[in-house]
Amino acid sequence: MTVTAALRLDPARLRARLEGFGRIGALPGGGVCRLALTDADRAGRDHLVAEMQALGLTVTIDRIGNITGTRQGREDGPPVMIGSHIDSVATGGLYDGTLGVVAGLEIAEALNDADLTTRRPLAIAAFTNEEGARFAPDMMGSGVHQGALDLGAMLAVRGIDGAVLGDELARIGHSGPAPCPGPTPAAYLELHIEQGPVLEREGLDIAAVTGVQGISWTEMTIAGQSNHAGTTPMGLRRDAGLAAARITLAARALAQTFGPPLVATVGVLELSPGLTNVIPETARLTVDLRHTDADTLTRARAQLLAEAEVAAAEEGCALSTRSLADFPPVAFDPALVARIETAARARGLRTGRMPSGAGHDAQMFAPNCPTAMVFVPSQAGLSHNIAEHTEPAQLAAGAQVLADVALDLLEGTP
Ligand code: HGY
Ligand code: MN
Ligand code: MN
Repeated sequence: MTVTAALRLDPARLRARLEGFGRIGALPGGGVCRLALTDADRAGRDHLVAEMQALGLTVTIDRIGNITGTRQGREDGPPVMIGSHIDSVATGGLYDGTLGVVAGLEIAEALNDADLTTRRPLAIAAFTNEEGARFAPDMMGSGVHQGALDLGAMLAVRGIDGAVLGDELARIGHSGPAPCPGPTPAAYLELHIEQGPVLEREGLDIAAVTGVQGISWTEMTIAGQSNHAGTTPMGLRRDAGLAAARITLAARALAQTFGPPLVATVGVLELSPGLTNVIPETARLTVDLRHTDADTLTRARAQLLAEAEVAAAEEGCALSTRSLADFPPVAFDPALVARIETAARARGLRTGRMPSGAGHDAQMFAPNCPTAMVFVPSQAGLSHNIAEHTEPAQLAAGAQVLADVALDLLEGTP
């Protein structure tokens, strides 16, 4: 039988799968910690492979550990891909990334239930290290899959805990044989929570996402001089901690000067030796800058680096910097964005359009094939927080819109 009518999903099954992943790497107070390539991530990966196999999908794992489950179509050729990630930050929620992968599994199972064979194959993908929390940069697996990042360079990345990515991939048994870059799909779709306050504030159920803003991560290392906190006059100090604090304030001031949508975050700030009575000898900090316009992002980063040089010099410290991530803004396929909007409205859902503040695997596919995303609301705009929450009905609505658009593409409706 070929696909004729809309696909009926099972919201209870979707929720059960999400809860199943939520038990892997579960944190005592709620949420999950499945940092890329840790044992918790391995457990999530093994669970996903088993789920895919139970659905009759053909599972492949590539050289950077991306997992793809493929459901054959009536014809061969490039699949429609539904993807996201199952790794998390250290204080992750139940839905960031996992929702997109689980929604793909639900669509595959609904097709099985209906005994429907689509014209094109359906591929469901979970990309390695989307978060970039342990190993920078983020969107690593999808970046290697689509040729935006070099496999060898990424396998050699050393994480915040000193581990080498390629060694960890082998250790957990997820260094696969499939070549990288991987094949570009006919189209790429991703369902994700918004991770921000817009949908909830606007009273919307769905966003057809128009693109992803540019992302710049810089690591700054400041070398001063450790000295006695009691005996060293303020004018003789080379205080790496003070230089780091000045740079942190400069990042905030930069965002205020440039105004929205520029955002600036110092997420890592480590002082050494980190003792009460010792003036910090070294400081390591990271600055995450984002903007929807590439030139503005470049100007903001240049201005921050210049101000960091001045701050370090005035504190008698040496500054070294390293780029950890540098991704330009991307725009999604306008026709696909419109199809998401139409599909959501046809379901009676309050629908809008917005760019994504967060990075996503979809941004690696956007230059190479028709790509778009579906957002569902995040309660209180919270994410990268164990209290991350989206109502079950909203999760189900997002999955249904994803299914409706995917079905059109799977049948190759022009
Ligand atoms: O950094 C991001 O925006 C994503 O969570 N990796
Ligand atoms: Mn995510
Ligand atoms: Mn995330």
